[in-house]
Amino acid sequence: MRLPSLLPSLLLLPPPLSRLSSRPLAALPSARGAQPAARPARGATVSVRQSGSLSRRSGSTRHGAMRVRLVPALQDNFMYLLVDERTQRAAAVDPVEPDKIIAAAREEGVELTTVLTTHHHWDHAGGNEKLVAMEPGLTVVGGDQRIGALTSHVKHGDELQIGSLNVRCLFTPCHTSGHICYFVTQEGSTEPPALFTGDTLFVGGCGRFFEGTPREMFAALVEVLGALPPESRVYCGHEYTVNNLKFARHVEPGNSAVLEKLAWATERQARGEPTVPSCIGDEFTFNPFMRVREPTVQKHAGKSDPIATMGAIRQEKDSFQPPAN
Ligand SMILES: N[C@@H](CCC(=O)N[C@@H](CS)C(=O)NCC(=O)O)C(=O)O
Ligand SMILES: [Zn+2]
Repeated sequence: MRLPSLLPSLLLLPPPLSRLSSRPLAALPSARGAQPAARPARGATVSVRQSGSLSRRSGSTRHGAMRVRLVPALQDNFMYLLVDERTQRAAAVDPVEPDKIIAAAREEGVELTTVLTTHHHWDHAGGNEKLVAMEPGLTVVGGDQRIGALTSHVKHGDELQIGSLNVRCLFTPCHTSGHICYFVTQEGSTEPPALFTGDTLFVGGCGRFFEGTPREMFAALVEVLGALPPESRVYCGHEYTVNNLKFARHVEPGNSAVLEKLAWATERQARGEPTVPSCIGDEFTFNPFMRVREPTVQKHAGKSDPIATMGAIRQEKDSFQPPAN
């Protein structure tokens, strides 16, 4: 999605995260010297099925009683069906193509109760009105008045239920000023949580700063999302992984986690398979925007602090032309 908006952000940083974060930053695998672990997210059961074109398959990942079905949309967007297997209730994340989401819900035999919208851009929120017309009574959640059919305007830390699943709303302004990520857990489960990151965090990259600042993206990626359990599975809004990792390689040519993840993602892409989910702990090993505290990334940017580094590498990525290989 290309947008010309260069609006300056007037937003404040998210509130303190005492209610959200369970572990101190130092405990994360981002700590300097952490060993890279570029692999598909550990422990996930992934099944793949083809939907539409060869290059855009859908897949399903199980986390205990939680199941995430990926439904490809448009050119490179991901919609998701988040299913609570205990109650067979489900939420649709960014259902830009309502027909496909309804077909997926029917196939799964689940009752769609909720729409979780990450941000107002048409390729994420543009299906809301049609979906609500097709399935009246849906709760439409989001953090921005510009989101179509919105019924529940949420803010940082708000919680809601999809059956027995708990969804916590995380305010991550920058790509847009009302962007929300959704963090999903199951009571009493040891399975990894799921995190829907829209256009804030991609596998190996982040969204453009259309309505925000480098400080806000640092807060979003490192302080908010980066404080979640490292095993949290990352379900993002677009399949940009290969190009993102080519940029990551340009920033850190000596980072073996980047090279391994790029080789893996290139193979997945060639087979038409998605590169989600990733996980938060792995992102700290290969995503340059999560690694702005690392000396290697700061040196590449010619900066000595993380926020200036964030601004510099985002600006460089805005015009980066990924090489063919
Ligand atoms: N650079 C994008 C072009 C489309 C684009 O600008 N997408 C927006 C999301 S709607 C974005 O934030 N992309 C992240 C990026 O360019 O790094 C791509 O990799 O295909
Ligand atoms: Zn967007």
